[in-house]
Amino acid sequence: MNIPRLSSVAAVVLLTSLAISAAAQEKNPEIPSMTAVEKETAKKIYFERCAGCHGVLRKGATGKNLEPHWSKTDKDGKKTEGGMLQLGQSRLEKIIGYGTDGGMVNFDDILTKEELSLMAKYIQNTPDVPPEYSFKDTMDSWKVIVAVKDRPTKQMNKFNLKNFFSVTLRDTGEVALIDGDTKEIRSIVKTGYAVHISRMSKSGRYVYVIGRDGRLSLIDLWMEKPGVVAELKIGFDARSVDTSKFKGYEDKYAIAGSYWPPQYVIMDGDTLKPLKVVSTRGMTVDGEYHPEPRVASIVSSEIKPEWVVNIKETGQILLVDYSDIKNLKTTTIESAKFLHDGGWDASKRYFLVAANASNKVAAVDTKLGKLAALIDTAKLPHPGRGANFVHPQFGPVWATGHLGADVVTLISTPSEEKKYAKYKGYNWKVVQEMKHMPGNLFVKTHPKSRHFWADASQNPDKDLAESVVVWDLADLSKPKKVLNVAKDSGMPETKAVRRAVHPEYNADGTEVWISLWGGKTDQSAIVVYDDKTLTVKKVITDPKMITPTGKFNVYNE
Ligand code: DHE
Repeated sequence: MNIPRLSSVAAVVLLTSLAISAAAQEKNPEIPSMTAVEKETAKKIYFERCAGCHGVLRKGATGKNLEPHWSKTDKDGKKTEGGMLQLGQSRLEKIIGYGTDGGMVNFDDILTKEELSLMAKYIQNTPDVPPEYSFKDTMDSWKVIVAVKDRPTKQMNKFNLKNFFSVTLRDTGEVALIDGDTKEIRSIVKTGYAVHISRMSKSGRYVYVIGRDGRLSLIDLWMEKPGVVAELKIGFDARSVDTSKFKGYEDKYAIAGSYWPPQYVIMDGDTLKPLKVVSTRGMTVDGEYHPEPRVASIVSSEIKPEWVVNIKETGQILLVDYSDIKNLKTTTIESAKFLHDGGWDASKRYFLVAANASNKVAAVDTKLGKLAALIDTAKLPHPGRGANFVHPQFGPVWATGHLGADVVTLISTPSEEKKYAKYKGYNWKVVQEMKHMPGNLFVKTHPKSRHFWADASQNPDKDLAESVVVWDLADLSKPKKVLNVAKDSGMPETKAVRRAVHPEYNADGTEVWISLWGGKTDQSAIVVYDDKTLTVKKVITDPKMITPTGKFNVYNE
């Protein structure tokens, strides 16, 4: 799928510090030679656009293995060989340029012909191994900008902090804090590069924002003008963060997971002072050692002092008990490889996470500390947080969209409520696949809404990528409406795609906010729909609204 479109200072620093390990290989006449400058350029493009799906070491995850040569033996002892050298320069240029039916997106609208050729050469060369990042490195990066004692003791602004949005401005390394009531941008805050998610503190006062470059920023919403009060660089490449949310530990600790190096950091919740770094290197569920098992989604349980930490390449789900950080206890739950994003069921007892390239969803029972189910789904499930609602025929369900299939999958989830006992026989089964279109990234509904929303941001068709689909929860047999968000915005048409991405409800479930995500030089916007009438209520746009993607409503978070 699509990955960062931007250069960043952090990426350059990381990439120039990478060890060049391919010198010996270049003597092999099969391997295309590259000058040092070409190699540096290709490394930077690889980190920004390819590593998220294929891994820094190119061993594959959501995307395929991109090593020059690989071999694998399946459980029946059958050996398969492959690799980039086998595919060769011209086939690789085509794949990178035009994408594949297997889910690889096209880059011909992002990379020049020369860059496509460079990347095809680069992946036929041996991958470089980036540096490690120690506890000391983490500690050296720690900054407290406003000490706890100097922070306000009460809310100093008049914003409705129960309906506030933290919006990723992906290509500028910022988040926009937008008032959900007035729709005004209250503050634009400098953060790490291409922020991935914003997570709220249990108190509702702080927002934790993690950049792809591993920079974690703590934003205090009580300040007259909300801003960053502490910062920590947890690694070189990161996607996830949360705080401790169990009773008695509310926001005492924070945790952030890193893609490179593969590890997670536990820190103080209000200062970000690092306390512990834990490596995630180890064995996959198939029993093979993996050198780069990246930390994907992390969520905090509210029924135990535990975080659910999903390790992508190994397929191991860790329940990390934070009640004694010095003597850390972890339950390791085997599921399936390529764990990615996920969300809670309605009861918040089960966490459902996509094992995306395995075409499965794993459900963890956080009460019993066990795998509850491993469910086969259509290709490449991509739930975001997923969505819970009560299906007219099958009772409580959790929904996920798919990057690689034209359906939304509904999985029946258990409930202790008596009125749902009759649906027990369906639990953990796929009860319906609603016809959608491929390239879906996020699905949403709200307990007070009668609608279900899904985007199709990664669809190769411009019109579809700029649209969202809405279903009536009372009749899921067909979509109720397809809304072309770009057209509905009333903004001038552009040649380049402005992807309609990440529907997010406001606090009371009456509005749905959708990002219209254009290129860095296009005018982007957030289009706010009335959830009842499905008409546009407001288009939030501003010259500073550059590449908005994820939007995190403090209440729904
Ligand atoms: Fe995401 C969630 C990883 C590309 C927008 N994304 C997540 C999570 C992970 C992840 C592990 C779950 C975090 C959690 O819950 O703790 N995303 C990755 C990638 O590895 C990938 C495929 C490639 C990359 O290089 O990053 C990737 N993601 C994207 C994008 O291109 C998106 C569309 C735009 C952007 O801003 O980068 C994007 N990802 C999001 C959003 C969420 C997310 C908005 C949170 C969804 C939610 O509703 O909670």
